[in-house]
Amino acid sequence: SNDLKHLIVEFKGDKSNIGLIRLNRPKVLNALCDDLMNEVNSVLDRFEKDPSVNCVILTGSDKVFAAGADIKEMKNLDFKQVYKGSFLSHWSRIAKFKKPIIAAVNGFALGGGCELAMMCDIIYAGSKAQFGQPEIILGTIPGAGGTQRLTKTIGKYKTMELVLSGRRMSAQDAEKAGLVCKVFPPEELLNEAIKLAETIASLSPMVVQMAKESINASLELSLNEGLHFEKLLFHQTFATEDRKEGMAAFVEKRPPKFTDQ
Ligand code: CO8
Repeated sequence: SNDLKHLIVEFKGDKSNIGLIRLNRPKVLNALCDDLMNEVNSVLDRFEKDPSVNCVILTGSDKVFAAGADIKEMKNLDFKQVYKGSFLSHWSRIAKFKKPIIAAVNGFALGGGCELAMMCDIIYAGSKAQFGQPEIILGTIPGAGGTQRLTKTIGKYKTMELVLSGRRMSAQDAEKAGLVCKVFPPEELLNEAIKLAETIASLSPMVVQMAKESINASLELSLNEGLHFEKLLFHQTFATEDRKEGMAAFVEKRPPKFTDQ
């Protein structure tokens, strides 16, 4: 990965099957410039095709996950440029990633940084993490899910407070609100994320993807449509070798060996 300017990519876990993406623009608190997001997308493309990667972690530094879109890059753009160029439309790549992806957030996750974390499947946070959508202070509004994913996650009223005031929310409050799954001491965060990733990575990659797809569908579908979609996928697990293996292993009291990709 020598071609990456703004990211550090590593493989973690006992089986090296966890892909770790570390946002790395320390001088600007990991501000998410266009190049950085292009790099994230190209690494995700690679990870999606790589059968040795079963789970991904997205993280920043100890001080900051990401302080948002790069304000210096946006400052001089006008409406025509952002509209015709579909400004930042490629950000949503991460939300379409098929494999499980965990955000490990230490420090600030602001604006696009908070939105990026919300495009992941699970958010673990360090106890000093802070979440916020401060776009309003810059005279704009969230543009990558801050008024949508956040509302669906923590509800209208907490979202209104954050988005209309630009105030930040602590890791502890974010956990109470249901945005953050668990809070850890900052120095333990990455290891805890790796442990969770290893558990997920030890299961059937194909069935894990089906579970992820079904949960995500619940955000788009009515309850009846969602239950129908879930049932179809549940039935489809019976077409996999891994479903046979998982149940056989349980009955035979041995660990399963999953092989479907
Ligand atoms: N963009 C560019 N540079 C930044 C950013 C940023 N978002 N955040 C920090 N920096 C730079 C600072 O300019 C500074 O650079 P320099 O040393 O050259 O002056 C350096 O990082 C260090 O920052 P501070 O001195 O401000 O550090 P502090 O520790 O004092 O403060 C904060 C940290 C509170 C995080 C502060 O930097 C801050 O408020 N940053 C801006 C946060 C923000 O407003 N984020 C929202 C950006 S807008 C956005 O994300 C819209 C997303 C739309 C996505 C649409 C997709 C389709």
